[in-house]
Amino acid sequence: MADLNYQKPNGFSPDQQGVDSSWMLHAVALAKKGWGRAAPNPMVGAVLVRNSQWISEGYHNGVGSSHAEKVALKGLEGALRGTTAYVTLEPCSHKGRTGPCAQALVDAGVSRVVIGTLDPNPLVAGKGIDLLKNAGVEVSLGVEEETCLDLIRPFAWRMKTGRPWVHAKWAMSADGKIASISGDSRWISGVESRAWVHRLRGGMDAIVVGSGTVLADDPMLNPRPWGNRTPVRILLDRKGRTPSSCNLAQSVLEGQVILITNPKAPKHWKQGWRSKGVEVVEAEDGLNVLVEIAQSRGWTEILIEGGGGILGSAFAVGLVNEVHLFVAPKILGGLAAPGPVGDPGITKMLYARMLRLMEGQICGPDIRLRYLVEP
Ligand code: AOF
Ligand code: ZN
Repeated sequence: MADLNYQKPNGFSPDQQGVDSSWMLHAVALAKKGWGRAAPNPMVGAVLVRNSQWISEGYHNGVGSSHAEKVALKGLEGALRGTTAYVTLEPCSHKGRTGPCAQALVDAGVSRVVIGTLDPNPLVAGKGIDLLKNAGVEVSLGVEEETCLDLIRPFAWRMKTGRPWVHAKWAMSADGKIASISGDSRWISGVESRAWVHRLRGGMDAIVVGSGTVLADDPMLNPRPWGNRTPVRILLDRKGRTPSSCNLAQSVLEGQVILITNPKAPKHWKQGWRSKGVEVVEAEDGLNVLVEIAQSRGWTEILIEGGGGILGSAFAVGLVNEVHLFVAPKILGGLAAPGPVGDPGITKMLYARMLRLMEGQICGPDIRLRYLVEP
């Protein structure tokens, strides 16, 4: 099994680590071009470098298309002695759909492979590194590891748990309100923040909201402009409150809509939704069936956009992995004005769900914060 520490290359110079880091960060930028396309595979980037010169590069663009290394190697096979390959993810060792990348790097004559992080896929998980080392290729593992891990978090989570990675998103005023006391919520955040959310939507397998959000905002929930992926739009409505005249039910031709409801909800109401072409799923536990649907359809990433009821339940059952928060420079006031998360049953500070801040960015007049939810 490969060890996780950064291994200094032969002839290590103090500058080498910095050089490795900068090429790796370039590979990370390449990997991100696969955002919304690579899943359910991970985003991966690769760069080939010889004598400090860029030779070629590649990234993974989705299931069935070449892996990043293969894209970079194309046409250069056999001509790469003395070349270093920078790869954000351990090159694969399994046959898969496209043949092992680790072997392709060896066959191409690459001398050194610098790797961001191990592949959590049990088919690979260290075997790619072993293959390279056994063939006499020098391997350095763990360069810009946190950044490379961040690229594959949803994939790694699905590999480890079999469950989808769940994002939650909300926008609130500086005093923590998602609407005024009269329920007005358009708009809290500015255009830049809303554009950012649309890009996020364009990489999701599904977008989920509760009935309160549809009744208040009547959203379409599609990415505008369209992204690399068309998310399935899901409404959770236990009691049958949302009319089938809403925008979601009226727009099935633009993308699939699923209604998850309780078996006890009125029959004629469910029929109204079915008649619009919406898939209606009946279950006692809506969030649980949401996860089952994601698993059976091979989804990796889901975005819950609210409202407070669903987010409260999702935090209560530990479903949320990542939070995208937009804070607008506004005070709405009103002790009865709603906040973003309903009651997850936390009675003491000791039991607060802990978040880890990953990014903070000024986004037009707002601040965008990205957190991981601590397990
Ligand atoms: C790499 N480079 O660019 C990617 C890798 O079904 P396949 O054959 O496409 O294999 C998918 C698996 O390969 C995926 O689960 C992950 O373990 C690895 N992804 N590996 O060497 C790449 N995308
Ligand atoms: Zn591969």
